[in-house]
Amino acid sequence: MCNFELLLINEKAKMEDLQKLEEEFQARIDRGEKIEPKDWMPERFRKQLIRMMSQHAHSEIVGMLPEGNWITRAPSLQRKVNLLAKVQDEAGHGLYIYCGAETLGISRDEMIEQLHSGKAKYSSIFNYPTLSWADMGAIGWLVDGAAIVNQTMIAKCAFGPYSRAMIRICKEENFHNKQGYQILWALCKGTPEQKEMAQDSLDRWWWPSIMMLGPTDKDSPNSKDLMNWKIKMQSNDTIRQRFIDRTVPQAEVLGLKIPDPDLKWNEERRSYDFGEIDWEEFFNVINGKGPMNKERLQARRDAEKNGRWVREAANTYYKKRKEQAA
Ligand code: BYC
Repeated sequence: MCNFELLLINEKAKMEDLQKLEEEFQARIDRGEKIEPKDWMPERFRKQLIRMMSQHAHSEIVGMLPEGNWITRAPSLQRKVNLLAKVQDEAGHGLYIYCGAETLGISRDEMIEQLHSGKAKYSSIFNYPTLSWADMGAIGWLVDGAAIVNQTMIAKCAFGPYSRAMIRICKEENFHNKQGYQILWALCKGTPEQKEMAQDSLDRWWWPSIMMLGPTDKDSPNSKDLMNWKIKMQSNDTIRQRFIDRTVPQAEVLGLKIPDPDLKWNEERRSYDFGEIDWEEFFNVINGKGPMNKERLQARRDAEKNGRWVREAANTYYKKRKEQAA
């Protein structure tokens, strides 16, 4: 037998092994087992998870910026403390998810570099400006509200570290959601100007919030694999519909009007019909052309540069302590 034939036989055996491993892997997922970092996994599974988890972690960290903008301007000490705690929670969420992603063989530095170079995305929603105090309410109510509907699904996903991080994060997001709703509640029960501020905020955040749940299913290239592997448990459109159905009655309680003339209860589907989403706006925002994309990325790059001396000092201190202990 010549070398070439031997090579072919080896390659074929490798392919068969790989196919068998993939079948066993899929069977584990279909049985509802969790995949842990040291388990065998297809390369595409690892890559998709790194993409999604790093984007999610970046969203938490970039998501601190629009709210951080209002900490010094919160209308009372209590509101300031609450907002500060929420923003700190988001940093914690970013850290859990970065740690979870690191178990897949990528370092935090690489992920941060991908964010800063524009290679990795972060949630479209954080490319909109926060213009009034009511926006702190709208972010908690709508943005955290949309995130919860999505993330309670991810808490059941097939990758152990992501699923466990989500269980904890969802508890905190629920709290943020109520905090946001309470801010708007206070404004809606206040003066006509305050209620107007709340309505203006809903007008600006409604559409971006329903867009943040991703493109429609037919334009979602990653959904098929992700759903097959039970990383995503529901499609973008299903989650969007659930978010709308649970949020519209909450707006009615506040006495606010959702800025969608086509929004209507559909008795047959027992769900709300809603108007056309401006997908051109969405794709512009995720491709770097949203109202705040440049500012958000610049703020992250500046934080990296300005915080370098702190990281270096902390590392030097850690090394010294280690040497002393030795
Ligand atoms: N923004 O195939 P698709 C929070 C991209 S933070 C930007 O459907 P997939 C909070 C997508 O990446 C919550 N890009 O993608 C924090 C893909 O492009 P690439 C953040 C988006 O992954 C602070 C392309 O469009 N939550 O709660 O199947 C304060 C095609 O999309 C977006 C998460 O990250 C978007 N909105 O589904 C307050 C949850 N949507 O990568 C609150 C985890 C889509 O192929 N992530 N794209 O170049 C997910 O559940 C999914 O990744 C998505 C998208 C539903 C977002």
